[in-house]
Amino acid sequence: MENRIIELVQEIQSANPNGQGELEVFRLKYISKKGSISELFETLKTLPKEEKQRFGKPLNELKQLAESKFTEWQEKLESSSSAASLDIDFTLPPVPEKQGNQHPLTLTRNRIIEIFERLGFSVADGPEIEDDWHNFSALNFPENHPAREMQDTFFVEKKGQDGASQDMLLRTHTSNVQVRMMTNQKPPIRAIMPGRVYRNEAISARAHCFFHQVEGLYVDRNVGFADLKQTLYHFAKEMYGQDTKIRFRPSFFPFTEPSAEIDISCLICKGKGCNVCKYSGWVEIAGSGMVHPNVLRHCGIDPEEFTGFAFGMGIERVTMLRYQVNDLRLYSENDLRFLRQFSTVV
Ligand code: 2U9
Repeated sequence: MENRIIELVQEIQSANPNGQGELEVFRLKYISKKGSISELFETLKTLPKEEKQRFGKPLNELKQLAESKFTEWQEKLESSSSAASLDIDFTLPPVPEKQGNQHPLTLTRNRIIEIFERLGFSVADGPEIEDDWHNFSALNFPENHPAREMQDTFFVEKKGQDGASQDMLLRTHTSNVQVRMMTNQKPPIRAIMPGRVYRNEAISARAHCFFHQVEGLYVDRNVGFADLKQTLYHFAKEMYGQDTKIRFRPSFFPFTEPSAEIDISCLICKGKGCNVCKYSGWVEIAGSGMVHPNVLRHCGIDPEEFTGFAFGMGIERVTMLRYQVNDLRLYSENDLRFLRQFSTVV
């Protein structure tokens, strides 16, 4: 009995329970009804009278030691957990969940749509996998035009149910939508066509194998170049600010005649010259022209009765100018550190 009491005193004095779980193990082992100390009290009952008198006092002291140690540790644990809880302010509102935001290209596309819708243009859509006629032939591309080469256009093979294959391609512009519109409905036609287009290009900061365009078409009686100029003049001022200057440079496209490229005064240097405008003071934003009579004819519209203007611009290019982002790859990599920067921009 004596040795067992000494052993337990040493054990209890050296015990150092860490946390509520270990403290409960301590209680069960020493203090509970089935613990070591209760066991010793049971044994004490069976001992002769003189031994009972000899071991009664040290056994009671052992019990007090275990209970006071238990109370001390329990108080320590309670005070440390309530101190930790003081760090939390339960009156604070919950941290809001992260909300998704629109892609910068979507923000720009929607702004372009808004501007043209207010001028009476509707929004049209069409297939991204197209046949040669809707993408090239109807648009007056000659048979030997370089855009029809494998290195400029992605070609795909379509197998019909009869096993016969047909050459298809990924559209290189959204002009296929205009062709489909003009073949399916009579003028007046006034619509814009936003969408993804594909070119067989190596990916770099300045080029990509897919990008987004908005093209526009207005076909009616007596539509002239002055209508084209005024429409794009209005667009540039709405999109880039009322102080923006605009100029038309003669150009060439197979599907328009005459054709013009459109520049705006550089937004960064206000026309003084900087590395964005390559020190010219002007930045190209779109191509345009009067729809070629051959194109109208291919789509079943009489060019003697109807005329039209068309234009096209890259959404990435408009977005780059709008937000001063100079690497095209950022728009398709889905890096949230880039995308989250546009959450507050409308
Ligand atoms: C039809 C008739 C005419 C659409 C046009 C452009 C000029 C043009 C480029 C701008 C930069 C493409 O995104 S880009 O690489 N587009 O310069 N597009 S006129 O003319 C059409 C379209 C359809 C039936």
